Amino acid sequence: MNVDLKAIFVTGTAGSGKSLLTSKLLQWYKDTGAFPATLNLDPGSVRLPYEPDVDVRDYIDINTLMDTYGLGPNGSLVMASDMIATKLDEIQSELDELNPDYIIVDTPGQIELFAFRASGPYFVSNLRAEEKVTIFAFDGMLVSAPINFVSISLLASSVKLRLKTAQINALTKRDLVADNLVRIMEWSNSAYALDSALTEEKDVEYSMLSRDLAKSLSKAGFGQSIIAVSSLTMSGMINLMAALSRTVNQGED
Ligand SMILES: Nc1nc2c(ncn2[C@@H]2O[C@H](COP(=O)(O)OP(=O)(O)OP(=O)(O)O)[C@@H](O)[C@H]2O)c(=O)[nH]1
Ligand SMILES: [Mg+2]
Repeated sequence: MNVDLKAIFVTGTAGSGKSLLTSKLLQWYKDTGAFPATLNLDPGSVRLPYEPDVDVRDYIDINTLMDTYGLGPNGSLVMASDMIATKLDEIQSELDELNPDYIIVDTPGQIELFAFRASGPYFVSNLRAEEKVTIFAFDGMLVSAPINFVSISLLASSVKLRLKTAQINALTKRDLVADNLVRIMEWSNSAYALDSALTEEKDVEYSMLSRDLAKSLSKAGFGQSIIAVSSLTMSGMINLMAALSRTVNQGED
């Protein structure tokens, strides 16, 4: 094994742009002369915007699970997710053979199946790598209102609690939220700005709950400095790469 292997787990809600971001991280590292590889950990993925170097679908087949156990699409996805940890040895051997500098891990669309069941955290903690970091993708399209921003921040912090790695929060699809970007970045950079936006929520119960939650997250140092990126225009990508570099290389490249 490459003793300097850095593992980057790309997580986020369904459709938040994990797979496209994985393909762009791969290209970025290739362009800088490093040797990155991709690992697709989503047994349910049908089409990917990159050719995975290692693919969990080689070991777990959703259709076979459905036929063998008489499961529906959801039941088979749950079973497939629970099986990911059992394939760690095989996946590790493939990685050892490839011996990359970076392994970029594209995680399942259903974040709850990966982060909140036993298999995902087991995989993350037992994969052999020198440094590990999780990117959590805040779907730009889902955080247009301050309450939504708080609810996705909660999800991001739950993922951090479960995977227990360093975490970088990225706002994806920034090209689609152009009009709202300044506001979203304010909520992320200033607890005060977020709190005043939440006071404008008409329903008092939701306003109070979301303000309390936002305060707790802020007190715990969570949710600051979200990095806005677009995998389409590549805008902001240099900031994300710099944050990754600071986290996994202590800034050495
Ligand atoms: N405009 C725009 N679209 C994006 C961006 N990133 C992803 N998308 C689109 O969003 C959709 C979902 O992207 P994926 O990369 O498949 O997202 P995912 O999180 O891997 O999705 P699942 O694995 O199905 O949960 C695709 O149609 C992408 O082309 C972006 O930065 N800008
Ligand atoms: Mg995907």
